[in-house]
Amino acid sequence: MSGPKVSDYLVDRLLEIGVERIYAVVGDSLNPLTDAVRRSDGKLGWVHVRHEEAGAFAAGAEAQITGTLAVCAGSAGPGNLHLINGLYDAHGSGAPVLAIASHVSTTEIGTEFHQETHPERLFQECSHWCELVSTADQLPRALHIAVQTAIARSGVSVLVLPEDVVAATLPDDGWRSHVAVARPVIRPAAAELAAFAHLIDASTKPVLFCGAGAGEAREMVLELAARINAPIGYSFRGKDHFQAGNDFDAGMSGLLGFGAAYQAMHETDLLVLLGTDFPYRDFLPEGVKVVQVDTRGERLGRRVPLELGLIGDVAETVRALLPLVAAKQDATFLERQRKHHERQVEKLQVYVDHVAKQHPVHPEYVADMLDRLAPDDAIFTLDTGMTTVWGARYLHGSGERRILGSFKHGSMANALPQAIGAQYAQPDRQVISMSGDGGLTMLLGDLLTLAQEELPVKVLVFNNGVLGMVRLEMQVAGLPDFQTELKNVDFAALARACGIRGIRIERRDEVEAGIREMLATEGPVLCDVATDPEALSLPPRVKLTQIRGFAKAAVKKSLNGHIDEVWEQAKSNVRNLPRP
Ligand SMILES: Cc1ncc(C[n+]2csc(CCOP(=O)(O)OP(=O)(O)O)c2C)c(N)n1
Repeated sequence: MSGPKVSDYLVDRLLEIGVERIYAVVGDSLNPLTDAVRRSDGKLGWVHVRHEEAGAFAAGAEAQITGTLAVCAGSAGPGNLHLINGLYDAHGSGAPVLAIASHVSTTEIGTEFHQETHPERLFQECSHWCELVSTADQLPRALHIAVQTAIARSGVSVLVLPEDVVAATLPDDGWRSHVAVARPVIRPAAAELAAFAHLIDASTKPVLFCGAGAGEAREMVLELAARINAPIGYSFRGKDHFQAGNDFDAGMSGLLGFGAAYQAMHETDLLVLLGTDFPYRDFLPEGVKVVQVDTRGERLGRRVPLELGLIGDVAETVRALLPLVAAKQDATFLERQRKHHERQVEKLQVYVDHVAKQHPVHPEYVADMLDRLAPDDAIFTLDTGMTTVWGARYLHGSGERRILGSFKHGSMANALPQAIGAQYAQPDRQVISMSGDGGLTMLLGDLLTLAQEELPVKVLVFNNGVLGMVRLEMQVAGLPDFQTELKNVDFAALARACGIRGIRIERRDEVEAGIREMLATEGPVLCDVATDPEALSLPPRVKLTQIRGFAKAAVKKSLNGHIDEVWEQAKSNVRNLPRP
């Protein structure tokens, strides 16, 4: 008895598991799989991207939005090699992604054959599981393990499929195991919870700092903050969950941070890290007691020495902790941080109101306008570069909004392809790619994907004509600016040539109408805004400091320099700047 073709089995199993599409570029060894997808009569989709890296970014974004497995694929050699940067990003973001890497036939492996690489070696570092499937009857279990590992460990699995294997037939119907997707409930032991409660009870000014891993625990965390009068700071990936409707909001920490988070974390006597692997040690305090809670034990204590580390879900841990901690009466510390936070946020707004009147158009003004006009359930994708700064500071979480970026891997060109994946995941929500001009042009081909796949993504390009973030780094390090200029085209005209609506904004009085038009456009649209390359440039003097990571600290200072200046000039006559 013989079973189905490997390619048909693959399609069938992916559908059973709930996969809806594969992001890929067709080609040679991948063709049997592509044909099986074609024969599925639209049940399994094939998203024809222009660059496999875009496919991997898109799959990573889809997985981050849905929380379930997404799939990308690349043909032998260069085809799957192109996936690598997007896979690093997905893996770093904890996105469950299966990458199917086609390979030369088993008979040719090791002969330096045309297009031969060794994907099972190449993708080791950006995956939890990465194996070569050498025979057809190995495939069913290998696929199961790949999928189960990607889901269970929240990251990438790579299935390396030689051309002859994918074209072969299975000896029988194949392995069909249930794939477990449910999240286990992990709660620390009673003694650890008691120790945690004891530390909180002994603290007079505790601070909670939350990452994406605390998102689902939001209500529990707010309850804890209320019980112990603790300000809540967050990482960029925690902002989505903790900025809106949070009376304990202390803002975001890190290079791009704002508000009181940094100050609160440095004035506290007990820092509680919840579901965050925040890596920037320059922004973490020294000599303070720290407790960390994470489901992944390997993360505990690797950034800052811990008084106590607990392996557990944030929600379950906090739920079990709450009855053990005494309510705090004194809210002096919380109130001080709240006031500081309010003033810092007001400063950002004063700054925007100041630059809104200036020419060339300031990117902060554009980001602020987008924040005001975009829907409450919008999904934003932010390119690595200054765009991340504008997004961090001027986009507001609403509870429903999502902000994706390449926050861990830090790759350029992520925003457009992530928007593609996010739009597939959520066809009815508005997906807005905030693209740098360097970022957009790095994977420019996939602008055509919006037209070809009829995806209503809104692309807002911050066209400052430079690789702005790097130019800032050079300035801060005292290096002459070199090779950061971009000789750009009119991206709106380029979009129109691609069959996409193009809007061009050159003056500040065009910003609101242009963004409104972009958001009201039904199909794909690109809005090209000529922005000031000098935005938030260096303050007059950057003082040398002795602190660790001088360049980073100086970049942060430069990001804030003009804001502080404007605030000093304006604070006497600005108060009460209500948000619409
Ligand atoms: C793939 C990749 N290449 C290079 C870098 C280094 N890098 C970080 S930000 C940046 C400049 C981004 O420029 P642009 O997209 O124009 O945005 P801007 O900072 O001007 O807003 C560069 C080159 C990177 N992070 N990723």
